[in-house]
Amino acid sequence: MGRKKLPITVLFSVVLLTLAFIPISTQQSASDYDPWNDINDDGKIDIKDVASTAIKFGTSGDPAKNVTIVGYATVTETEWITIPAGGFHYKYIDTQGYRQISVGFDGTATIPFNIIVSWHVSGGTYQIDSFTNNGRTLKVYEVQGQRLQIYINNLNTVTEYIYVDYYITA
Ligand SMILES: [Ca+2]
Repeated sequence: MGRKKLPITVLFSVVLLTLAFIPISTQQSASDYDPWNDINDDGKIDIKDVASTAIKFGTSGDPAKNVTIVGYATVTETEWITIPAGGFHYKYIDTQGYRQISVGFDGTATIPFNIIVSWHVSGGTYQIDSFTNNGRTLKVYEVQGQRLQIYINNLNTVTEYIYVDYYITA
Protein backbone atom coordinates (compact mmCIF):
# COMPACT_ATOMS: atom_id res chain seq x y z
CA MET A 1 0.00 0.00 0.00
CA GLY A 2 1.40 3.40 -1.03
CA ARG A 3 1.87 6.20 1.51
CA LYS A 4 -0.60 8.35 -0.40
CA LYS A 5 -3.46 5.88 0.13
CA LEU A 6 -2.87 5.48 3.87
CA PRO A 7 -4.95 8.50 5.07
CA ILE A 8 -7.86 7.41 2.87
CA THR A 9 -7.67 3.87 4.22
CA VAL A 10 -7.61 5.18 7.79
CA LEU A 11 -10.58 7.48 7.11
CA PHE A 12 -12.45 4.66 5.44
CA SER A 13 -11.85 2.40 8.46
CA VAL A 14 -13.11 5.11 10.81
CA VAL A 15 -16.25 5.53 8.71
CA LEU A 16 -16.85 1.76 8.71
CA LEU A 17 -16.40 1.62 12.48
CA THR A 18 -18.81 4.54 12.92
CA LEU A 19 -21.37 2.79 10.73
CA ALA A 20 -20.94 -0.39 12.80
CA PHE A 21 -21.84 1.45 16.00
CA ILE A 22 -24.99 3.17 14.66
CA PRO A 23 -27.93 1.54 16.52
CA ILE A 24 -29.29 -1.38 14.54
CA SER A 25 -32.81 -0.79 15.87
CA THR A 26 -33.51 1.59 12.97
CA GLN A 27 -32.62 -1.25 10.57
CA GLN A 28 -31.39 0.89 7.67
CA SER A 29 -30.19 4.28 8.87
CA ALA A 30 -30.17 6.62 11.86
CA SER A 31 -31.58 9.49 9.81
CA ASP A 32 -33.64 10.22 6.70
CA TYR A 33 -32.36 10.03 3.15
CA ASP A 34 -30.66 13.26 2.04
CA PRO A 35 -30.12 13.58 -1.74
CA TRP A 36 -27.07 15.81 -1.14
CA ASN A 37 -25.32 12.82 0.44
CA ASP A 38 -26.22 10.55 -2.48
CA ILE A 39 -23.04 11.23 -4.42
CA ASN A 40 -23.75 8.88 -7.33
CA ASP A 41 -27.50 9.78 -7.48
CA ASP A 42 -28.70 6.17 -7.40
CA GLY A 43 -31.39 6.86 -4.78
CA LYS A 44 -29.66 5.25 -1.81
CA ILE A 45 -26.86 6.21 0.54
CA ASP A 46 -24.43 3.32 0.75
CA ILE A 47 -20.74 2.45 0.86
CA LYS A 48 -20.25 3.68 -2.73
CA ASP A 49 -21.16 7.23 -1.65
CA VAL A 50 -18.86 6.98 1.37
CA ALA A 51 -16.02 5.70 -0.82
CA SER A 52 -16.56 8.51 -3.32
CA THR A 53 -16.30 11.10 -0.52
CA ALA A 54 -13.26 9.39 1.05
CA ILE A 55 -11.37 9.57 -2.24
CA LYS A 56 -11.88 13.36 -2.29
CA PHE A 57 -10.76 13.72 1.35
CA GLY A 58 -8.54 16.75 1.91
CA THR A 59 -9.48 18.59 -1.30
CA SER A 60 -11.01 22.08 -1.30
CA GLY A 61 -12.68 24.51 -3.72
CA ASP A 62 -15.84 26.44 -4.60
CA PRO A 63 -18.84 24.86 -2.77
CA ALA A 64 -21.38 26.06 -5.38
CA LYS A 65 -23.20 23.02 -6.78
CA ASN A 66 -24.17 22.59 -10.40
CA VAL A 67 -27.78 21.42 -10.24
CA THR A 68 -30.67 20.81 -12.60
CA ILE A 69 -33.85 22.50 -11.42
CA VAL A 70 -36.88 20.25 -11.84
CA GLY A 71 -40.05 22.21 -12.54
CA TYR A 72 -40.03 25.88 -13.59
CA ALA A 73 -37.99 24.61 -16.52
CA THR A 74 -40.21 26.21 -19.11
CA VAL A 75 -41.19 29.74 -20.09
CA THR A 76 -44.48 30.54 -21.78
CA GLU A 77 -45.47 33.93 -23.09
CA THR A 78 -48.00 35.45 -25.45
CA GLU A 79 -48.08 38.87 -27.07
CA TRP A 80 -50.34 40.84 -29.40
CA ILE A 81 -48.22 42.82 -31.82
CA THR A 82 -49.50 45.81 -33.76
CA ILE A 83 -47.62 46.66 -36.93
CA PRO A 84 -48.41 49.78 -38.95
CA ALA A 85 -48.87 49.67 -42.73
CA GLY A 86 -45.63 48.73 -44.46
CA GLY A 87 -43.88 48.53 -41.09
CA PHE A 88 -42.04 45.84 -39.24
CA HIS A 89 -41.51 44.57 -35.70
CA TYR A 90 -38.53 42.87 -34.08
CA LYS A 91 -39.18 40.43 -31.26
CA TYR A 92 -36.32 39.05 -29.15
CA ILE A 93 -36.62 35.97 -26.98
CA ASP A 94 -33.84 35.13 -24.53
CA THR A 95 -33.05 31.42 -24.86
CA GLN A 96 -29.76 31.16 -22.95
CA GLY A 97 -29.67 27.88 -21.06
CA TYR A 98 -32.74 26.42 -22.73
CA ARG A 99 -32.96 23.48 -25.14
CA GLN A 100 -35.93 24.02 -27.43
CA ILE A 101 -38.39 26.74 -28.38
CA SER A 102 -41.82 26.48 -29.98
CA VAL A 103 -43.20 29.68 -31.50
CA GLY A 104 -46.74 30.14 -32.71
CA PHE A 105 -47.95 32.93 -35.01
CA ASP A 106 -51.60 33.87 -35.43
CA GLY A 107 -52.39 36.58 -37.89
CA THR A 108 -54.73 37.21 -40.77
CA ALA A 109 -53.92 39.95 -43.24
CA THR A 110 -54.81 40.51 -46.90
CA ILE A 111 -51.16 40.09 -47.79
CA PRO A 112 -49.61 37.52 -45.39
CA PHE A 113 -46.98 38.69 -42.90
CA ASN A 114 -43.40 38.09 -43.97
CA ILE A 115 -41.44 36.54 -41.09
CA ILE A 116 -37.69 35.98 -40.76
CA VAL A 117 -36.23 34.05 -37.80
CA SER A 118 -32.57 34.29 -36.77
CA TRP A 119 -30.34 33.18 -33.92
CA HIS A 120 -28.26 35.74 -32.12
CA VAL A 121 -24.89 34.44 -30.94
CA SER A 122 -21.94 36.42 -29.57
CA GLY A 123 -20.47 36.71 -33.07
CA GLY A 124 -23.64 38.12 -34.67
CA THR A 125 -26.89 36.78 -36.08
CA TYR A 126 -27.65 34.13 -38.65
CA GLN A 127 -30.97 33.46 -40.34
CA ILE A 128 -32.53 30.03 -39.88
CA ASP A 129 -36.04 30.43 -41.28
CA SER A 130 -38.16 32.60 -43.59
CA PHE A 131 -41.87 32.15 -44.22
CA THR A 132 -45.19 33.92 -44.69
CA ASN A 133 -47.98 33.69 -42.14
CA ASN A 134 -51.69 33.80 -42.79
CA GLY A 135 -53.61 32.01 -40.04
CA ARG A 136 -51.79 29.76 -37.60
CA THR A 137 -48.14 28.81 -38.05
CA LEU A 138 -46.23 26.80 -35.46
CA LYS A 139 -42.44 26.51 -35.56
CA VAL A 140 -40.14 24.45 -33.34
CA TYR A 141 -36.42 25.17 -33.12
CA GLU A 142 -33.56 23.59 -31.18
CA VAL A 143 -31.80 26.38 -29.27
CA GLN A 144 -28.63 27.36 -31.12
CA GLY A 145 -28.01 30.84 -29.78
CA GLN A 146 -28.36 33.25 -26.87
CA ARG A 147 -31.62 34.65 -28.19
CA LEU A 148 -34.12 34.11 -30.97
CA GLN A 149 -34.74 37.13 -33.15
CA ILE A 150 -38.04 37.35 -35.01
CA TYR A 151 -38.61 39.92 -37.72
CA ILE A 152 -42.23 40.43 -38.76
CA ASN A 153 -43.05 42.58 -41.76
CA ASN A 154 -46.53 43.94 -42.52
CA LEU A 155 -46.76 44.30 -46.31
CA ASN A 156 -50.29 45.72 -46.20
CA THR A 157 -51.48 49.29 -46.62
CA VAL A 158 -53.27 49.20 -43.27
CA THR A 159 -52.24 48.47 -39.68
CA GLU A 160 -52.32 44.72 -38.97
CA TYR A 161 -52.17 42.61 -35.80
CA ILE A 162 -50.37 39.36 -35.14
CA TYR A 163 -50.48 37.19 -32.03
CA VAL A 164 -47.18 35.54 -31.10
CA ASP A 165 -46.89 32.88 -28.40
CA TYR A 166 -43.90 30.85 -27.40
CA TYR A 167 -42.87 28.03 -25.13
CA ILE A 168 -39.25 27.40 -24.14
CA THR A 169 -38.11 24.10 -22.65
CA ALA A 170 -34.97 23.38 -20.66
CA1 LIG B 1 -25.76 6.46 -3.74
